[in-house]
Parts: sequence; C-alpha cells; structure tokens
Amino acid sequence: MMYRIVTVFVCGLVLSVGTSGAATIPVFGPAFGEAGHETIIESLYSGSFTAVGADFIGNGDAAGIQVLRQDDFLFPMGVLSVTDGSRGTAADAIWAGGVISATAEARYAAHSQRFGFDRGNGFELLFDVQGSGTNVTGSASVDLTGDLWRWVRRDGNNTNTWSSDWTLNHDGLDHLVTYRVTGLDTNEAVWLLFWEDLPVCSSDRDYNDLVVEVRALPEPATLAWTTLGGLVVLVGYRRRIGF
Ligand SMILES: [Ca+2]
Ligand SMILES: [Ca+2]
Ligand SMILES: [Ca+2]
Repeated sequence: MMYRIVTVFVCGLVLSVGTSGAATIPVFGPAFGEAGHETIIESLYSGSFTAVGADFIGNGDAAGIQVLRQDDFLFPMGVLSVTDGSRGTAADAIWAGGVISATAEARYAAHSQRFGFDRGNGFELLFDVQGSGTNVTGSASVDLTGDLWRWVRRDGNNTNTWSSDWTLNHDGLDHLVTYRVTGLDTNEAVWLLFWEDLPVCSSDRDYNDLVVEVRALPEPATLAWTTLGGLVVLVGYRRRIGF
C-alpha cells in the first residue's frame, strides 16, 4: 500500500492526510489562563482523563468514559449521523437526522459567541452564549429528524461565521474539532463540539473558544416502529388469550 502525505501550508496551517485518507487537524495548547480540552472534559464528566493520541480516556471516577476524536477529513467526507455516527463513518462537517439538545459548556474567547446550524435555509440560531470559562449558559433543543445540516458558530455581532463544513469557510480553516463521548449513563448519543473563533492567520488554534455538548435522542422512527411492533405483539397476544 502506498503511503501518501499531503501537506498544506496556509499561515502555518498543516494538514496531513495519511494512507486511509482520514485526517485530524492539530489542536494547540490553550493561552495562558485558559483551559485546554482535557481540563474542560474533566470538569464536564467529573473524573480524571488521560490523553491517548487525540482521544481522552477516563480513569478513576470516570473509568469507562471515552472521549473519542472524530475525523476532520475523510474521503469521501460522508454524512455523520448524530444518533449513531462514529469515527470512520464520516467527517464532522455535515450531520444528519435526530432530535437534539445543545448546551454551551465553555467559552475561552474575547468574542461573544452564537451557536446554531444551517440546513440549507441560512443560519438558524440555537442560542447566544452568556458568561465565560465554564460558567456559561445557553441551551436549546430542536427536531432535525430527516434533515442534513452544518453546525454554525458566529461572533455575537455576526462577523466571523464558521461552518462545521470547512469547505464553506472563507479562510479555508477547519474551525470545529468534534469528539464523541461514550460510556456515559444515557441512551443518548453525546458529542462535544470545540470551536476556534479567529480566522486562520490570527488564530491560536486552541479550539476552546466555544464548547458545546450535543445530545441526540434515539431515532423517533425507531421508537415509533418499536412501539408499533409492541402493539402488534400485544394485540396478537390478546387475541390468543381472549381478553
Ligand atoms: Ca472538523
Ligand atoms: Ca482560539
Ligand atoms: Ca481560546
């Protein structure tokens, strides 16, 4: 198998694509006084985590929890299912299908932040983020069943709009680093979205400027069919036993 590396330099941006075509972008350490990804994850899930490659693995009170870095580039890019996507199935650019709730978890940035999505109708706001550090508020839920969308982060004054689909960003930078969180005591799919807010040539690429946790309920269609199946079974059972 031929090993191929493509390296692109734009204002110091380096993207390396390996044999599989999958790639992740580098995350730099946080600015002085800010929290990095590991610290933020530890505050979210109340335990100790260890960096293993680009992932964070829980131990101690967080044993069993894994925070798994998703692909930023994949060929083909694919569409990531918010309900059951996982690493290797699609890059984190375009998302599909589900009832989601999103909550702001951190903001380490001078700019104010807005968070929403675009399903082909332009920017739809989920919430404005109030506060800073991990003392932030902002949350919303929306039914995106049957939809395709890109996540969108904006400055509070609506400048510097960045899409999860980096091919749409005017500076060519991927502004979103995504993790899937597994091992939590929930049947929801849990994701962490870490955003970089500044354009490529002024960016410190710490990807902690806005952190959003997204939770997706199991597919309503699946629940509906499960419920319907249960009713059919119950009706058949009633007929057999005559009540
Ligand atoms: Ca990305
Ligand atoms: Ca930054
Ligand atoms: Ca920052």
